[in-house]
Amino acid sequence: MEHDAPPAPSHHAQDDGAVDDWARDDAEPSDRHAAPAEESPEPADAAAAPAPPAEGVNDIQSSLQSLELKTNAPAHEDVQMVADEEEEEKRHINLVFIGHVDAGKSTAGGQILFLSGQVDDRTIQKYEKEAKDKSRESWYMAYIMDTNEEERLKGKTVEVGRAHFETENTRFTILDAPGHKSYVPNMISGASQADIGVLVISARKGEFETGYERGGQTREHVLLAKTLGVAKLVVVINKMDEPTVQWSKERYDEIEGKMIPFLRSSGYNVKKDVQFLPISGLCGANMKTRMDKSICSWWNGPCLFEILDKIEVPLRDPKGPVRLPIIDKYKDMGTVVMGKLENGTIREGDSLLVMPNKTHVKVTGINLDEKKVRRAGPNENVRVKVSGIEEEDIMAGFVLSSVGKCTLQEKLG
Ligand SMILES: Nc1nc2c(ncn2[C@@H]2O[C@H](COP(=O)(O)OP(=O)(O)OP(=O)(O)O)[C@@H](O)[C@H]2O)c(=O)[nH]1
Ligand SMILES: [Mg+2]
Repeated sequence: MEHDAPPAPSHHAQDDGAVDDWARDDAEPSDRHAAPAEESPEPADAAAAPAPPAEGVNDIQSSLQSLELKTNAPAHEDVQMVADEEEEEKRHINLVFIGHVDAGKSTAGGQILFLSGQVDDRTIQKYEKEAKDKSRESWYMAYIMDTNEEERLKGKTVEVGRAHFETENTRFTILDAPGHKSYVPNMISGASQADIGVLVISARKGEFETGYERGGQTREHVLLAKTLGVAKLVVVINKMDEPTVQWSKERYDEIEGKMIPFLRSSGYNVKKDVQFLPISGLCGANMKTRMDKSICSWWNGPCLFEILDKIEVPLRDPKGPVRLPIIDKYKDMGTVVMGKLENGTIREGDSLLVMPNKTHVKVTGINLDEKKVRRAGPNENVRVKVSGIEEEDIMAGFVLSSVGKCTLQEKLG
């Protein structure tokens, strides 16, 4: 595989070139959900899989209620104190990579990190060797996102991988969801934190068809994403380099033609909220730079980075009331709650309310990933340390919110 000029090694990279500690936030041990019994993409143990998509959004919504949402627990503390700058820097967007098993989500995510200069050539060479030793030659790019041994051995993402990159105007957090149907609960936890979905579809002969069939994760993930509030989708038709595809416009049009009515029936406004483009995640084509015409002459549209940089996200009000739906909590010299800040700004020292139990709490610390900050604004994935409540008195689904102004009657008691 060829890459453009090799990017500078990341300041995070260790001397031996290993990136495990930085490219993806550390995951919890993978005992959360049973691993598939075997390597087959369709394991016999399908009992854990939710209802097939044909049963519709309502069924998925009700099955969601029975699923516990979890996220990766924090691994690092107090690495950096960031200055409290009131003027807004780059906007931040959470991107979730979704799609059928083996569509190329982790490969595309890994390639994005490579192209944005966060993984050095030496690390790639190391992964190439490791993948070869595991007889998984073509998986080396996915190894950037798939960091645990089980994932690398089986070539399947289990935990939602997290990584960060930036374009000109935007800071992105990538949430690399697993495609395998045994891990749908993990996919849900990733999608519930994101505003934008990158739906990865394999154009390879037979692969699009399997993913799109009833019971395939392409359909299921789209329905879940819509239900979970993923407002927009970038649909990447991937593996265009593959020998059965060879950048065929016919194949691209066929897939786009089949996906449009389905996306529409799933509730997406295709004109406003969906953008399609062809890519090769493995070769890095049409990702950071526009398509090389000698590879594909018919695509005149933008590349992936351009689309992502310009994508509009639903407006959130940094000055509005605080709304932080809690997706997880833990004890760490106090009570820490985690979630995506949907609205408002949280500052150290703020007095807030945990709903619905109406407990008054005080913010004693705020973390954005491993960075300690003094305030966090809308769309950030935050961990907020609060005093005034015990961890056992909080459940996933509770909301951290501003204290509303009380009425005169309430004031008078
Ligand atoms: N030819 C070609 N192969 C690709 C491309 N992208 C991914 N692949 C291959 O597809 C296989 C699966 O890739 P992954 O990135 O692990 O797929 P995934 O969607 O993350 O899979 P899960 O996490 O298990 O759902 C690997 O062998 C990749 O090398 C591509 O653009 N071109
Ligand atoms: Mg993967």
